[in-house]
Amino acid sequence: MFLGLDSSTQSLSAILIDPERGRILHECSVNFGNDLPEFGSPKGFLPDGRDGEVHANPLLWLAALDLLLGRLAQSVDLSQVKCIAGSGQQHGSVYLDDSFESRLKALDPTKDLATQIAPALTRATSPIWMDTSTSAECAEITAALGGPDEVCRRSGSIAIERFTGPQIRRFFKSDPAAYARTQHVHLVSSFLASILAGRAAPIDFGDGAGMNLMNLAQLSWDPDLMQATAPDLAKKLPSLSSATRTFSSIAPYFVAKYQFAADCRIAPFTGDNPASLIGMGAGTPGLVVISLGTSDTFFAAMPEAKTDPKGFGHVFGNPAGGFMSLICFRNGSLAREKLRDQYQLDWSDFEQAALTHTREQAGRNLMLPFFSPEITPRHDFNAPMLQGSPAFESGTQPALQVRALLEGQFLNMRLHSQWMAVNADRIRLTGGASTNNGIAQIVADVFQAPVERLAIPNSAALGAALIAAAAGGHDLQTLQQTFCLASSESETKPDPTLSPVYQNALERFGSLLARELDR
Ligand code: ADP
Ligand code: XUL
Repeated sequence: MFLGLDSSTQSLSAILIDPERGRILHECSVNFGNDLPEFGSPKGFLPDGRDGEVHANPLLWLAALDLLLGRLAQSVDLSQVKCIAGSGQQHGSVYLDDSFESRLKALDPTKDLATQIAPALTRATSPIWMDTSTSAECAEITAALGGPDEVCRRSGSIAIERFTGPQIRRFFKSDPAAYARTQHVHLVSSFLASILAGRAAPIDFGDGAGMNLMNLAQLSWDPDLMQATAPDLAKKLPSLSSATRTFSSIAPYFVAKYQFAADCRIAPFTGDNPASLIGMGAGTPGLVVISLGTSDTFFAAMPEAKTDPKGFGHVFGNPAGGFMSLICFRNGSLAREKLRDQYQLDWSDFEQAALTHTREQAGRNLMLPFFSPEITPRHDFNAPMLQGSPAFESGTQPALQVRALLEGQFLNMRLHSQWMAVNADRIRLTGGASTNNGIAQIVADVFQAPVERLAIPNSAALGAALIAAAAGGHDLQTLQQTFCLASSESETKPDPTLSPVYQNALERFGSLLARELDR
């Protein structure tokens, strides 16, 4: 058996596979808000951030790991697991002192992980991908490198607020003493892999590219980017590695506590999006994936590294080799939830609003669907903007709002993905909101492409399980062909008569957005 873990914004999930029989053996998940309410993070992050800061408690991720493995050990014989791989929400960082490695080596199975690791933290909370607080640091890094194009040429992205480098710089500037005490800066992914291995884990090329610190061409830390970010960073960053090469056996803590075999291997963890690329069977170019989790993302494997001239898109390492491109939208599920709660709706109302009156209402009313600061396009929105019929603008018909919100989200996605020049003639949809048939229909209509879904909506955990099997000697391409099949019944076809309607809506949406950004 091979185990894949995914530590995302709101939950930690596990998928166990048997690659020889092509079977998924077990799935389970811990929801941070519901299962661990004592951390005061109903959506996985701390709700009281200021000045654009969004942080999470890294001990929550450790408590979730103990809880999840305890549940798994009750249903599965974990001694059969040959290798574990995983993924984490991207960009988030964990800061630890020089006691981290000795604490890892001395983990006592009669105690929990969070209590034993807590004293090693030099920063109590971890900035995560939703954080927009580092504009000044992005400007400083950009200036030191001689402009945004140079940062992008080296790292695959211009300096980006949520990326780890600017976040490290903000920490160094705000608390230089704690930064000086920091011996290890980990990503969420490499932090969790370190815990499982009982020693410092490397960062993989997929997640490493989301830091504004890795040189894409050389797949190594870039000395000039490190110097522009914070002093002595080279000593604090882990090494870099491919995700499909194991680096350690599992720590004795997990053998004693959850009955893993002592020779169970650990592979470096990657980011949730690179793992999802594999879990969707899109590791080789040809398929576009839209992931609707807490964030909405649009990504695809790339034949060659190509960067976004406007600076919204990113290039990350592809765990199958080569690169992937990705665009991230911050107003994803949480924006849909805001509207749902504002009108006291449920998800079936969303389905209905999207599936009925399609022809009459399609593309008529426009919503800039941003309830809070957005990443693509980067702007401090604080409420959606409406343009359309009086009933729509006055908000008296919730179904019109829902339709316009969903259309607005995917028009914005279509507008900002044009630079990738990928052929979106088939789209695969994943993430929590992908089970909604109404949302799938709007995606198909706005992009004018058939939409497929796989049986497993958690593609990041599945991707991690496939990476674990690849690290254990199985062929990644064959694994994707076996596990990532879209059933033909799951296909949602676009309505071709709506093609000109959405072409027109795209142009009007683009003008409305440009006007708003200019104000
Ligand atoms: P993450 O991986 O970022 O933690 P998930 O992929 O698990 O997130 O997605 C969680 C989100 O899915 C929830 O915030 C919720 O808004 C959304 N969701 C779940 N079910 C539905 C549904 N039927 N329709 C629309 N959205 C849904
Ligand atoms: C990608 C991004 C998010 C996080 C959380 O750049 O910021 O998608 O990975 O899922």
